[in-house]
Amino acid sequence: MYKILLFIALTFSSNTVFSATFEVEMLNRLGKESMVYSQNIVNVKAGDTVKWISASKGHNVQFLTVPEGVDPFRSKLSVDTEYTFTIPGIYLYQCTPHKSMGMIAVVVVDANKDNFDAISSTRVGGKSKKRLAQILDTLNS
Ligand SMILES: [Cu+2]
Repeated sequence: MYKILLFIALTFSSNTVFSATFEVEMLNRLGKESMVYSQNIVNVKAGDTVKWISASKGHNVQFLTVPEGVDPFRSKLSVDTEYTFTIPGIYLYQCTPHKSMGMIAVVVVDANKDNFDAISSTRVGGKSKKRLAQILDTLNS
């Protein structure tokens, strides 16, 4: 009986034990840069959660190019938001108001880069072109 209970406990707790939460801040300023996420690339495993902290007001998270089968995601402005990643691949996202000011970033799930071409052919504007090029360089290295 004890062994059965232990098995059940381990089964139900495994998701909690082995999944992690990562934090990304949404910022007006970081060093010399303005309108940025605190990390350009976050590597996670399927089941992990990324929490975006509204450290500065006026920002959000909107999926731009994501692996096949992932539903659109767009958070409200100026609130903390989070997303649990289940489908492997690269997720390119932007801040809706600052999408042309370089405020884009990616989450890579399970180190899967199968949708790299879709990410690299995503059209972004203004300062985000340079940022996307930097991100692609890092993903390629
Ligand atoms: Cu923003």
